[in-house]
Amino acid sequence: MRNILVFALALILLAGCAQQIRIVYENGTQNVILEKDTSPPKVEDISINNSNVQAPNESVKETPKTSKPSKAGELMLGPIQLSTMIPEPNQNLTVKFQFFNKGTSGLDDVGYSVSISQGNKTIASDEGIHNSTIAVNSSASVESKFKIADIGSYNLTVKIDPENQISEENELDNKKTLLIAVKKVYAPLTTHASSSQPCVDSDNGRNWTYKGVCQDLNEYQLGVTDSCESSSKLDEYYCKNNECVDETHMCVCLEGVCIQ
Ligand SMILES: [Ca+2]
Ligand SMILES: [Ca+2]
Ligand SMILES: [Ca+2]
Repeated sequence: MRNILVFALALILLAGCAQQIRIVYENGTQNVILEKDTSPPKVEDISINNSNVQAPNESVKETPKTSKPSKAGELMLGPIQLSTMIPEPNQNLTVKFQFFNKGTSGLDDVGYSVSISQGNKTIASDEGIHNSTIAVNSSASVESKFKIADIGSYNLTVKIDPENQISEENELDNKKTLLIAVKKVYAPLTTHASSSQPCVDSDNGRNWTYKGVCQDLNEYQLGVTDSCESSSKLDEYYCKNNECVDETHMCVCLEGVCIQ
């Protein structure tokens, strides 16, 4: 009987059966019971299982990496210069700005964006990357050009590192927004002062919303244009007793007109 058992066991092993067995003697008899092996998986099985589980985990980990800042630095947006803050419809509007590297190492491939919006609607935008390296304590200059077709007021926003590729201690000094107004403001002279009409005013009097030109046959034979004495004071010219005279008007003054 023992020889038969040994032979049977050898057959099973040779067949390559993955299932492990153990032999149990019941009541001292030669009964054979085949049981599944309930012992823990072998070490190599665990490693295979781990590799299978890790694959999706790794792909999940990689996703947030792309949105994390890839380098550290400190950028600051400088002043924004506009060719005009009151462009007329379809007039060229040039936006120039500088940004500074206030960090401790040079920075390259710094992104920027300029957008013109009205409420939540973006009317025009320009995005780019400054390719050359910006050394420590140095600045870079960027220029964008726009044309806005429709009359109205708009927000012009400039952002540095808009995708947040650079981790900074101060992320709040990377953005500025200016209010610009698109409207016809300049009223050129269509007739000139003459003996029959010794004083002419292109915006027809004390008109604070248009930049007019006044011309007479005395002091202002070449004409004089409305202008801002300060950001809160308009110098408006008009005809009085056949001569150009001026008065000041308190308002938010930009380029010879009151915008508010
Ligand atoms: Ca910053
Ligand atoms: Ca006038
Ligand atoms: Ca005026």
